[in-house]
Amino acid sequence: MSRIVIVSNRTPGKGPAAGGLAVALRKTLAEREGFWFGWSGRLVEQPSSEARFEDVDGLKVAQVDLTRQDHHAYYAGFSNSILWPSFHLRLDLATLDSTWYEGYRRVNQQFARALLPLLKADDIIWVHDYHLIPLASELRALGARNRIGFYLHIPFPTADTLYAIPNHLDLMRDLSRYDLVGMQANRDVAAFTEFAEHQSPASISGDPLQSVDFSRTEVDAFPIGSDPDAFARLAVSPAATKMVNRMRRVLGDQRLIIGVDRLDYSKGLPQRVEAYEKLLTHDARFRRQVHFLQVAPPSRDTIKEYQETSETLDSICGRVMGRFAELDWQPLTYVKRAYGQPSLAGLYRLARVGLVTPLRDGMNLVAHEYIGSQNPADPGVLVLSRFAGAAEIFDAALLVNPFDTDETAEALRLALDMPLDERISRWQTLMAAARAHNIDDWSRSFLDRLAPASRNGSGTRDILYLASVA
Ligand code: ADQ
Repeated sequence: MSRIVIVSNRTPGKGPAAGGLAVALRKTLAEREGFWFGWSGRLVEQPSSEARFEDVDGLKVAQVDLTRQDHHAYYAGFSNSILWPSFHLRLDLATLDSTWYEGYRRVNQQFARALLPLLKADDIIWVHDYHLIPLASELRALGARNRIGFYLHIPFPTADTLYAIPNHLDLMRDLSRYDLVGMQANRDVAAFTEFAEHQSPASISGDPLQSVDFSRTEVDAFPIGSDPDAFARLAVSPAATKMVNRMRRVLGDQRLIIGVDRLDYSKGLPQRVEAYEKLLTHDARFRRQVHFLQVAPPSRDTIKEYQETSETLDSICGRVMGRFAELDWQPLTYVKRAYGQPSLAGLYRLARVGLVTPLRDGMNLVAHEYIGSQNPADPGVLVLSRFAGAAEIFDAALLVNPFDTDETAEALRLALDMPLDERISRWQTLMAAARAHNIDDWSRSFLDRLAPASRNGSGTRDILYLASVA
């Protein structure tokens, strides 16, 4: 059986894996031979040309070091100040610095040069996320003929936004160098297909010969998921129970509304607090009866737009506290820190409402985790943004437009008033969907599709490919 090589910006660290993705991919590598490749997390004077292998809790990991300058241009710059905002349709928050693209390309070249000598001819390579779009091109340019797949964890932008991204034609050509491109949701595949089928050479380059040829690239939706049954077990584990008891002492009889997100402008946090404020304004019976807990650990906090989101959130939470808090009642708790998965699972289970309202999101795993953690006999209600990829799977949630804070406030009211039988029937549908989209099946189905046996017309791809890079 071919080895699997997983490539991502960062390699997993020691200790319990933080996210479901790392756990699932570790499992894949435990079942198949292979290794994980990526940045070590170290910044050095001279970039490493060779990767160092390390054993990370039994996982084979190959790592390279980057220079501070390259890392800045590649990570905080092109990846997170251009690609992240524009793929989330926030061109207004993008910084179009033309110097970053070179650093982004250089790091992808460095990855390719360090990875190539480690490859066997039949290795299957699975590249993750927007930091590494050019990797297949760079590997192909060095002669790699392996099957290479790419998975985009974030949404794919609409065509007009894509045209506004500097170097978008290079990026699209880079995507065409993959054998398989996986997206989170059907809407992403539709946006990609719209570009691929209707790309207008005049608006791209003025030269019809330069339009991108996607005929050798398969594109499909592979919605990621979690392990909902593992969350069900975690939610009643001793560590979860300890957390729940702590929180219960604070809550008393109040019902809990929970939000859990990285502190990112795509997650719609200010709008969410505003919706909660409207609930308390318009429906006074909820005062002293509910409590909103928002857990939001800082993320990418060297980037100005992230600092501003954090300040905006501080100020809105302060406003709501100022308007509604009393000596013996606080409307909300806002915690800027990360918690372990058992603690989160316990809190999800305790919460009557899971408030998951990103303005745009590839999938949103918090929605999956919230569903998995519920008590089947007394489940909570998921209020979910229709602009999260998860909305394509979880139509039994209360779906909202997160920009419309009146609508979200009304969904909160419906969720808090929802009778038990409706909560149970909605949750059963949601749990069945979460199980049907579990993370193990996700990685298996992507790798099955990428496997050489699944290619159309055996052998012809490599020949075509060489013709196109010659
Ligand atoms: P993220 O944008 O990070 O992921 P999400 O899918 O919600 O968003 O995953 C966040 C993960 O971090 C969850 O597993 C959650 O439990 C964890 N987390 C969040 N807050 C935490 C806290 N305070 N403490 C501890 N853990 C916390 C990107 C894309 C998503 C896509 C995923 C996976 O932006 O759209 O769903 O990748 O593909």
